[in-house]
Amino acid sequence: MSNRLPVDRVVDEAGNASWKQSPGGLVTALEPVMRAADGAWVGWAGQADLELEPFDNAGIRIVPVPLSEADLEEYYEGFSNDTLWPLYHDVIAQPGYHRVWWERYVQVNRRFADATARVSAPGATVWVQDYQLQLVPAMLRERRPDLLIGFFNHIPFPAYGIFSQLPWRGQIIDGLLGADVVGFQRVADAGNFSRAVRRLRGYTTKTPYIEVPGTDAVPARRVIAKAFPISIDVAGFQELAESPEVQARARQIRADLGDPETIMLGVDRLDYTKGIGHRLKAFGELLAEGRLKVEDVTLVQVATPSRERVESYRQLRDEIELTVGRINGDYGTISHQAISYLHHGFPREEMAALYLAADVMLVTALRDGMNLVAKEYVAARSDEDGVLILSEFTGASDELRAALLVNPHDIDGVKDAILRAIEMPRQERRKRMRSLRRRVAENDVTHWSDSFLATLRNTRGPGGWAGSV
Ligand code: ADQ
Repeated sequence: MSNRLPVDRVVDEAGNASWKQSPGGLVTALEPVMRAADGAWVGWAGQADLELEPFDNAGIRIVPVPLSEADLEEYYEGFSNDTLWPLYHDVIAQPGYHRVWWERYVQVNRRFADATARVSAPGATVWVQDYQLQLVPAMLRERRPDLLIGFFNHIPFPAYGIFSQLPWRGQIIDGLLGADVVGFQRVADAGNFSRAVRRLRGYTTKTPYIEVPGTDAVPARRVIAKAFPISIDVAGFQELAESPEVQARARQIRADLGDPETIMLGVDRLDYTKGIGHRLKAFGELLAEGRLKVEDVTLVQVATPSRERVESYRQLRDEIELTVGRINGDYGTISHQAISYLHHGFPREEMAALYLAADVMLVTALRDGMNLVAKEYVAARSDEDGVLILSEFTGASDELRAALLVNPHDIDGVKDAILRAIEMPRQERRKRMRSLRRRVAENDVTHWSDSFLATLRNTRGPGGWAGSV
């Protein structure tokens, strides 16, 4: 179950609607599991006020949950993206606390729980994805105590001092504790959650267990809260990057940019958590100080359109585009642009070609659950070249220790890392990239989903209902 279904509705010129599977890693990892288990995916189809009957797509039962325009405003753009998102990312932006948003969040979570309760076989395994649906585990358990319930949070879980701002903090904790396994990206996130449980509910915790006491009506339970760092389809991405078409396209990109000595790349959803402004500031200062020359270095910044109906995102776009315009105006020449800025989505092939063309990859997020872009860059580089500059505030930095780790708030530190990356000898680049590639190869997205589901299954002991997964 996820807020958004893994399929997009496409309507052709004649008005005929069909469905196209979205290319995300989550779908790739879960598709074989879902097929083998006769699985259903419950979620929203991506269009407001669309009432659809369940249907089959590529061997998976699709169960659409309708959302109205008001649901989208209050549950999705409001509570999910303007309350929980900034709060869980260490209040980089000010979260809005509005009771009507909260009430709508409860209502929509109930709708998801009802839809899932209806389609789940006796003893089925249900895996709930992400922060939009944190109340679902408890709602589902109440309706269907026979189910085995897992929850995975794709974004960080904040320290208690921050989480405690939330007026509905207790309800969120109770909602999540309805799951048998609550998964997080980092060990620190799981720790923050357990601490919040102790502080708010006083339950006993002993990593990774949380003891939830029983009542007259329901027995005591043991919940597991643990880190399961997500990854990508490593082999698939590597294969794509090794294809002759993608390799040729990478060479073409370099030529089109005027064959500069160094190409730096940033790829992010246009989100205030990604630290795009910090990165631009560092690059702009290096140009201003003459430590970098526009003839030698180009920064390609892909800023993927995101949440454009939320005001803080509109403002961010204006700020970033103003900064890009200033830097290009101040330092560009007729033949050399400092920053090549792209505000649109690309096919996976083009992303792979960009990674191959980039000498230096810049990931400077201020807070990020994992950051899959960092892992994709590494997976693409079978040539064992390229330097990854990685923020220590990403989940990926727990695994990718051989990157040049930076604190993105420390602009001088980021500038030094950029210069170090540009000047790094080939031997050191190869050594670091090899080490990064070993780590990424160890944990691909199938390993992630297998280990989560195995942990979930084991909570029932051998021969339990979940043996059918
Ligand atoms: P995101 O915040 O979206 O994910 P990230 O993990 O980097 O961040 O994933 C972005 C994905 O979108 C990557 O696969 C990337 O290739 C793709 N993408 C980005 N820009 C694109 C473009 N212009 N065209 C095509 N594809 C593009 C959230 C959390 C992360 C966590 C993931 C997964 O915020 O911390 O890693 O979920 O759990």
